[in-house]
Amino acid sequence: MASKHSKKSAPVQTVKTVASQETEVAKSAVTTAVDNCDCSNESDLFKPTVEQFKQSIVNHLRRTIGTSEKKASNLAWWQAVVYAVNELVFERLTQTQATHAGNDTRAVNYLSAEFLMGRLTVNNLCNLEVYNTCKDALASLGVDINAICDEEPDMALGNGGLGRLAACYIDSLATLKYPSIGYGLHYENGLFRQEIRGGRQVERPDSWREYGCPWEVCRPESVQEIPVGGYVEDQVAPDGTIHKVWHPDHIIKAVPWDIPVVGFRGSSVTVLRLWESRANEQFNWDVFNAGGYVDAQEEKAASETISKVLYPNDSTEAGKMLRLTQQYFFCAASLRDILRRYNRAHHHDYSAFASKIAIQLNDTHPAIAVAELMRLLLDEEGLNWDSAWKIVTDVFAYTNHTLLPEALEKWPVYLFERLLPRHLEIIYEINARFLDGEVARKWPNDNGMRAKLSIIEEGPCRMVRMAHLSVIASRRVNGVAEIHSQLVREQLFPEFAQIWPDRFCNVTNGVTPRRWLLACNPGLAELYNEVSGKDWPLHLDSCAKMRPFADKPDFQKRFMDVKYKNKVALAAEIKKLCGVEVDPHAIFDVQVKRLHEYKRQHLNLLYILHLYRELLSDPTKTIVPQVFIFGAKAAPAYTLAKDIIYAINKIGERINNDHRIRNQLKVVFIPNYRVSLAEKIIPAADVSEQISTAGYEASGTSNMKFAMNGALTLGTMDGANIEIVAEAGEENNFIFGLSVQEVQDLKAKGYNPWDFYNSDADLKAVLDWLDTDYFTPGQPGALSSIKRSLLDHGDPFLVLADFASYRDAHKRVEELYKDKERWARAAIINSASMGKFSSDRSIEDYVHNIWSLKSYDVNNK
Ligand code: 26V
Repeated sequence: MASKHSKKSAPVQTVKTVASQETEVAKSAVTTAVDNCDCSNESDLFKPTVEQFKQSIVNHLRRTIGTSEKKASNLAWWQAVVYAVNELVFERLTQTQATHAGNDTRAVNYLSAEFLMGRLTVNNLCNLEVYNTCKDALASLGVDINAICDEEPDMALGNGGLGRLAACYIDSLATLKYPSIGYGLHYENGLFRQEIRGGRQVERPDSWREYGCPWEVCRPESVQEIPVGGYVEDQVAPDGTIHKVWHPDHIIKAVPWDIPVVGFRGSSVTVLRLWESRANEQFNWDVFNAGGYVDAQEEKAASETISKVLYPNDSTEAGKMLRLTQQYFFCAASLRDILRRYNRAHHHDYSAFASKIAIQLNDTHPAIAVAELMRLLLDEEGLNWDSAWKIVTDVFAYTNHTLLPEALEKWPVYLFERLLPRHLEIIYEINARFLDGEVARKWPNDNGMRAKLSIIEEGPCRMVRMAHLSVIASRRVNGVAEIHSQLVREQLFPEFAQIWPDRFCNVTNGVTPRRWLLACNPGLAELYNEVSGKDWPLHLDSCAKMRPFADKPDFQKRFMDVKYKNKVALAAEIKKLCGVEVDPHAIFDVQVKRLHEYKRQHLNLLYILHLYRELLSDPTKTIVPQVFIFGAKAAPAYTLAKDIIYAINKIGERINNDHRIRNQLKVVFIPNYRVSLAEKIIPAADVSEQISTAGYEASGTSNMKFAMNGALTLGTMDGANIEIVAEAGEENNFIFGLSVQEVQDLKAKGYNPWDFYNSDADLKAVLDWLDTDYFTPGQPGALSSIKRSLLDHGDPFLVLADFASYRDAHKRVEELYKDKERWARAAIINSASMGKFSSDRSIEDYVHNIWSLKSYDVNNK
């Protein structure tokens, strides 16, 4: 748990007024950001002087990259900086690994199909406390650090919340010095790059390492060979026992790429190991020699396809085989790597395995690791079933990240038969023992219960339920916020929770304050340095020391000046990216997240239409100016989600160019939302839209980032919103809408969206507007699909039921914003109350309730 914050408040040394010099804004906002993290003397890490760092950069520019100061492009400068930083990181990495090996430490292996790392340069400079040094070194060479850091492509190796959470957790594991490693896939293409053409989303490939990624290191000495396909032979030994021998028909090479992740103040370095698939030339040599040159080339292409692309969250069936192969591929490679390291110290004595190894399954994507570890222990290491199963169930734990039925993974049995025949046998055996054991004991002769709990779903196409496999094999199953964990226990897996009540627990998500406050919001970081001392990035609870200042007018002014500067910087970015002029004095109301009906971007849009209608109906009407800012990628096959993006853009176009409303309302859709954009958007937000239908957003994590940066939440009682307002006070936020219970009751009673349409004239008018060509001249009906989904298709996420309450909440936002002092007070309290949502607290929860790790000071000798 988060440690309790001190009641004593630290004096604010100087309360100076920040001049609102708009021209200075963008520059100072970025540069002071991390200047403040160079000041500590606590780290025993070697820190270069400006001159030494400059020499290192120049050396790399000349000798590693082969160019000169005169000729170097920004990209070359960036690469040289990364190589200079790596000199510091690698030293620390070696020390970290030596410390862990020397102590034969227990470690967590975090298996995740996604790691949404974003950019690493500023973060690493900041964590090593050499940002200033680097900035000055570059300045002395006539180079602007911001310009070169902007060269770095985002590592977009994730879809959204789940992948970014994994990245925050790696940062915290390194910072808290826990022995750990992240395992994932080295996708050649990350999540698609989004372009907007004619208002519509177009997907383009994201080749993040087209020109190489200087952070990553290939480790050929740790290459693994991964078998796939083929058949299983039963061999009868002389003593009558049956041995299973798998004859795969392919071997794929797994090549590891390591990305070192350095903890705050260089505390320790955790490695993110990402596996790339390559053809196994050796294995294919026979085909080659037999004259099958073309066949060999085809096989090579197929093998290398495996790590080519990250799958978007999508509802289509396409690509199922490849996706299962991806999952198996990275799990099999990771497990071999884990076993190889374990055996270096333990020489195939597995009695200590479970005391040295914890494996966390980040959702069910790596669940096949359960069957693969069983296979390795049974078939390759010669353990018996009971010993192997004991190890497996001691080692694995599983985090559930969603209750959405369509997102719970199931794979057709026939795919397993083709790709992983031996694993399917093992899954059948796990299932039989479970059904005849735990299930039969609790519900004797109950075939209904057997069918319900079985790993295999019967039907015309038999399916393997990966969530059931994960629950059965894991010592802990956790949800990601209190309400979500309760629903996991009571509604998703109630029978499993009856069998194993102690298995189910909660770990509320968190985000790293290093990236999401220190590095992205320098102005606010500086205020925290003054009020809470310089250790707040390690002890976010200490930010509560800012609370007593929430009532002080001069402090309120400083806090809101920081916000204003961030808004000026974002306004410039919006002008650049969208061509739209926005006023930084307006309310910046932001909804940035993946596009999904349950997240209800269309509820937001209906309110915007309501506001626009109000303004048009009374041309003299004056409101608080508001800018509605969206950022969202839709899964490529999710038609309605793409229609909503189109609607936001078309409605925005019309509103932004309507002079009658005198710039009081603006709507912008920022294309290609990603981590590096989030870092610019979140510090500039006044209002954080967290408006999912209660019960559907497992946690949310941007809600935490926004509140940390002083935005007020306009949200439902869903996911972590509930815990956020418990910390920051409902009176400092805008809560609206049905509760989880009310949503369920309404659905049980029979929800009819037409009732709301017919009884609310305003809502009716707004919905009917979508059928006209007002926003799409000459094309009536171009936005009708949204209305149809809400009326003809039953409004599955209760948009209409929550509309009136949402509208009222917005009116409260406007009222409060008029009162500058009260708004500032609420913003400060929100920011100062987010101690609980540091990913350090989440990691400590995992450590104490699930992983049982010890942290190790890294010996720097
Ligand atoms: C997957 C799919 C696949 C099929 C189509 C619909 C759909 C919708 C969502 C998903 C994502 C499921 C996993 C996920 O990303 N969950 C998110 O995890 C975050 C970290 O725990 C959490 O904050 C978000 O609330 C949760 O949605």
